[in-house]
Formats: sequence, structure tokens, C-alpha cells
Amino acid sequence: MQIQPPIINIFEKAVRKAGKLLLRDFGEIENLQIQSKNIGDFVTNADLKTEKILLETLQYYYPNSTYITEESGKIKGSDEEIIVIDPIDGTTNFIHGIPLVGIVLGKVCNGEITDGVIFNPILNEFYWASKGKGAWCNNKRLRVSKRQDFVNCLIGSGLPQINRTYPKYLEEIDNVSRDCSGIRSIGAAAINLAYVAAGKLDGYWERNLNLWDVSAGILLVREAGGRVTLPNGNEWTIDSPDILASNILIHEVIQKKLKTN
Ligand code: 2AM
Ligand code: CA
Repeated sequence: MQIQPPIINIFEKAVRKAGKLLLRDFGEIENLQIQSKNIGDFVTNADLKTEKILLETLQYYYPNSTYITEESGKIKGSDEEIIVIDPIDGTTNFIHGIPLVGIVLGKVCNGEITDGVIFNPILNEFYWASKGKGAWCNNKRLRVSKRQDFVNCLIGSGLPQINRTYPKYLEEIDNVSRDCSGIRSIGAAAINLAYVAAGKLDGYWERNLNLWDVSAGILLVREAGGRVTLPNGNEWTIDSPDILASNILIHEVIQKKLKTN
């Protein structure tokens, strides 16, 4: 078992504390569902409360870092060290009582993701990765899949909604799905990436994402032996909204199928 680096210990402390609150709220949502109440405001509140707990813990240990967060925007600090926070990735799943969600923290140094965690408090799955130290889930080392025949591969993607739609997504889904085992739309970018790292999904692409959705997941995939680029194969950078991740073996196959864009 790999010993967790100090920053991962602190990230773990923050997400486990925040996770207790999310777990309680998830249970409450199940009650609200039954009463057919509007859950939107309740969840917005859960997002804000979770982020507050994360920030409180992290700022105690890293008072000088810059923070990029989904709910509170940017908190300016040191230019070298950025901590990226998504208090609930998979908010729509959360609203609907689907347990595929993650609290996501990533550290970015000089444009490179160096450390990250994803915690699903409902399934009690704690994923972490640090550059050069591998990708892990609940003390088990993660490795991407070895599947090479596209016909056996399961691919994740995000189905666009409202203003995140784009013209050629049906064509992309059609191109990819006709030759593979299936496409899954899990509804949380972080969980998709964790599943590529864990070898459950063989590839994943999505467009119009934010850095906080993908920071930790990208490092997990890389540290599990996978590859992350833009959908056209170019280098992914922290400003890129589009992503293609895979077990390496099928990367170019998916890339070609997305080439219509
Ligand atoms: P979220 O749950 O934190 O909103 C769903 O396909 C994925 O896209 C989720 O990771 C979701 O993150 C992310 N996403 C990014 N921008 C979004 C938006 N405007 N609306 C909904 N999901 C968005
Ligand atoms: Ca998100």
C-alpha cells in the first residue's frame, strides 16, 4: 500500500468532513422526493454548505493558496499553487437521489495537476492520485483496462443539456456507439474519469466542462496508466473545456470517431 502524501491526508480530512453533511442531505432528499417537494433550493444550499466546510479546512492548512471554486468563484492567493474545488460533482444525480456523485479537490502547480481526490460519501469510495505515486481507491491501486477490441469497450460520455448542447453530439454518439459495447452517461465527469482509471470504463469524452469537474479525475487516469487529451488528440491544458480520456489502447480509435468536429 502506498503511503498517502501529506496533501492527500489534508484533502481527505476536508472531503470526509464535508461528506458527512452531504450524506445526511442525500438521505433528506430521499424524504423530500417522497413528499414531491422542490429540491432545487435545498441542493443549492447543500452545495454552498459543503464548499464552506471544504474551504474552512483547506484554508487553515493552505492560507496562501489560490482557490478556484464552483460556488465562490476565485479566491486570489499565490500564483504557483491553486486548489480547485467542486463541492458536488453530479449535482443533477444528487437532486434525483442517484448516488453517483463526488466531492472533488485538485491541486494545480504551474499549470499541471499534481494531486487530487474524489470522494463519494454515499458509496464511501475515496479516490486519490498524486503525481508519480499512482491512483488509488480505498487503498487499492487502480489500473486502466487492457481492452483493445473496440467492440468489447464501454465508453462514458456526457449527454448535453440546456445550453451545453452542441451541433454534432448526435453524430459523435452515433459514430462511437455503432462499434462498441455501449455508451454510459453517468452524469458526473469526476466519476466517469475515476471509472476510466479503475478500468470499468475503457474511454470517456465530454465537452463544455469546467476545471473543477475534471482536475482530480485527469490525474487519476494518468496515474492509472491512461491517457488524457482533447477529443482531437491535442494536448489538454487547464483551460480546455473538452476532454478525451482512455486506457491508451483505444485512444486513437475514439479520436477518429470524434473527428467529424
Ligand atoms: P456538476 O454536476 O458539478 O454541475 C454532467 O455531464 C457533468 O457536466 C457533471 O460533471 C457536471 O458537473 C458538468 N457540468 C459542467 N457544466 C455544467 C452545466 N452548466 N450544467 C450541468 N452540468 C454541468
Ligand atoms: Ca462539477
